[in-house]
Amino acid sequence: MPQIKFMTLARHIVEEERKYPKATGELSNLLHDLSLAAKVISLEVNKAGLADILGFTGDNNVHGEQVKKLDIFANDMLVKAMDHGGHLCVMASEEEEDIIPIPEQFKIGKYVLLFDPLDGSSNIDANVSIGTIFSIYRRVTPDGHPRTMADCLQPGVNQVAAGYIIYGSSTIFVYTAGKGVHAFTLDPAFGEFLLSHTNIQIPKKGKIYSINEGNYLYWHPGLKKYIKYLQEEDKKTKRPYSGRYIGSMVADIHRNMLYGGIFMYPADSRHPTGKLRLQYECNPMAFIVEQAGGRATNGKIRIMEVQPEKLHQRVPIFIGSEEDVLMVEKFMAESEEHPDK
Ligand code: AFP
Repeated sequence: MPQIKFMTLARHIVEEERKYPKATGELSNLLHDLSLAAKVISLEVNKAGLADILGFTGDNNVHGEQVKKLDIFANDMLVKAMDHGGHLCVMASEEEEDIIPIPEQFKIGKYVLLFDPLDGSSNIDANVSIGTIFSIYRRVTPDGHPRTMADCLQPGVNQVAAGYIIYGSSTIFVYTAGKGVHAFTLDPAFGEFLLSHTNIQIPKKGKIYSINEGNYLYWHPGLKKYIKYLQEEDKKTKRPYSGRYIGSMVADIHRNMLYGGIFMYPADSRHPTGKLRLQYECNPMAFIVEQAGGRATNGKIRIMEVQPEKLHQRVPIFIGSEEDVLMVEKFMAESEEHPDK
């Protein structure tokens, strides 16, 4: 009988922490609290088809988009699970306009938590995979001060940990603390996240491209050429690629992490800064993909080097297998130099 080795997320976090003799355990506690919130959100997401929870609340989020009840539930759950641990000095959520202070009665810690509670939520009614994305920074303001915007406006290179939880055919918690990317699948019977993918490495080159082609008309000429290039036949470079677009960033990137490929949400003539948010979606995903050996840029520079200027900043993103991202950058740079090409 094959020997089965169980490694829970909780144990993995502690074992990783032991590798750093100076670690205080605070980051481990944060990750642990996040995993508890993820379990509760997962349960609620799985019930979505049954309960009255489906449908709009009638409210709009800070971006003017219609919010569904599950977004609110996931947001409230994360805030409640994370505000009293004594490890955070401030939080910010894609669903809330302003930064989220730690209530006065709780200890102020040294970490900052940014999150998108339920990304892809416009897909909930269709039972499509959705996800929670998070990003953890060390505060840059002096200890003891309750909250400041400056702590939330750090570039992605300052992240100490990041992760996502995908609620799909199973629930998977994927995280990096700067030493590789590990994934844990929730066993619904035990209620535990069990190690399922160690040190994920994204293939250097993939065969999948993910982009909303409905926006083709508005793209940069170099991007149009790149997509046409991917669709041409050439055995040597393994083209044509397959197009796969779920419209749920966590699901699209998770698939590409395992199979290889590129995910793009570019700027276009209608949306000059793209759609996705730098702090809640792009930075954490960029950290994870880079840790898996991939690449993430805005077409010119590393996503994690973009200096955020405001909380809900958007940024174009090209992310995935290194060679594929380099190729789209090349196409766009060449078209910029020769606009008539
Ligand atoms: P929602 O959270 O509103 O469903 O948006 C999802 C998302 O932020 C990201 O997960 C998708 O990749 C992207 O938007 C899809 O956007 P388009 O519908 O414009 O392709």
